[in-house]
Amino acid sequence: MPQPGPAHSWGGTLATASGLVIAGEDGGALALVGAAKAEGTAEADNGVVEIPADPGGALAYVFAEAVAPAGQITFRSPNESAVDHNIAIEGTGVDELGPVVKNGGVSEVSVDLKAGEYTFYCSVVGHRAAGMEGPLRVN
Ligand SMILES: [Cu+2]
Repeated sequence: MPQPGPAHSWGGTLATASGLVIAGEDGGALALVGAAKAEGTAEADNGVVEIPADPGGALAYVFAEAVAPAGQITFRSPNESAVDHNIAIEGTGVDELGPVVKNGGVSEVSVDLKAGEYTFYCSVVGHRAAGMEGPLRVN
């Protein structure tokens, strides 16, 4: 079936946009998951790290990992889909949950981070196990 949609459409054309990148990175089993997969690194910008949920409703974030400087950092996770998601941060003495949102809501949580290794994840039941998590490195 032809796929005339725009490049940013998440309706099934994603594989053509991301497939080649996966082969060169640490794709592992995630490369086989299907319609949506997280890739790339979310970086802090003025104290804010934005990690959107997959807009198509897959149990995935857009980014696979995140990096941030130590200090007060706000994590924002816009969720355009109709599936509940949030953003949560744990590790190095931190355990904070943002509100669960959907339909254009933004889950947000602000955390005082020290240098170390953390994990960002979705705390909705089953989502983390399905792959909604990634490493957060704080320098
Ligand atoms: Cu979720």
